[in-house]
Amino acid sequence: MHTCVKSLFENLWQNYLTVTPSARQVHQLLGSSQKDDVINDHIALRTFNLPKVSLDKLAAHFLALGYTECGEYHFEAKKLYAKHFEHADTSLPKVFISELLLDKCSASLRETITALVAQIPDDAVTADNFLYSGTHWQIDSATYAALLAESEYAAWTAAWGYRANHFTVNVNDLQKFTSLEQVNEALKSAGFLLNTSGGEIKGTPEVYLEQSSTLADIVPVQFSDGEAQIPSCFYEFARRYTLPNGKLYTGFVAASADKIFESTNAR
Ligand code: OOG
Ligand code: NI
Repeated sequence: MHTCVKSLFENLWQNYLTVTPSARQVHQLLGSSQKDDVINDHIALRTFNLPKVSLDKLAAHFLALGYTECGEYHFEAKKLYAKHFEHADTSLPKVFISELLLDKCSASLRETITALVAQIPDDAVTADNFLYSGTHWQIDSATYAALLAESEYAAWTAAWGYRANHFTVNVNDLQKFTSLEQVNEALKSAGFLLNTSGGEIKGTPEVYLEQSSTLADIVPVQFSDGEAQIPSCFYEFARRYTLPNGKLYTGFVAASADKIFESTNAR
């Protein structure tokens, strides 16, 4: 387990950059507009509900660093379950972890994923670097295609393994931008493609959270039968609103999250 939360996020960030070349440009575009660095609202991780690598196994890394469980979310159609975690030090990013419910998937998908996860050494899951360790297996392009036909989430997680699938700019703390619309316009002017599923902006002030995201970069991945170009990771932008009790809303919105997942869809 990590002893230092800052080094965990730094390692997650460096690992994310290796497969998300646009992230550095996004950071420059928005980070250069404020006095300090970009502040991240949250990161997200994906996994499967097999005992070895379940949501709770990933969450243990954050609980050990002082995070607590704060909310749960169901995604019926995508066959996903998720929880989010917060730290008492609110300057630290929130963490959103989801898992694919394999018992709701086809037998062939379940068998494929079970065979991949079986290749992870038990002690790798509790090791410091697990959350940015990528894949512990090899897949071929036909396996990727078969997974993709049933579950984009399964295909993505089989191709990229354990890593942050996005970081999220905290728009409230940007100095030069006040609205998410302004951020989106700046991104589009700079040539970034946005996820338009459910509209460019998911959520409203009425649900206390507005979100938008880029489409995942298309980068080379090494399959066992050669290199392919597939979606990797993306960047998200979140603007939070104040609750009637005067506190900023810190949760997620399932209907919006459902669309954010689609940021890793093929273009
Ligand atoms: C997580 C999607 C949900 C949010 O902020 O609502 C999410 C994922 O793509 O793994 O990040
Ligand atoms: Ni997110």
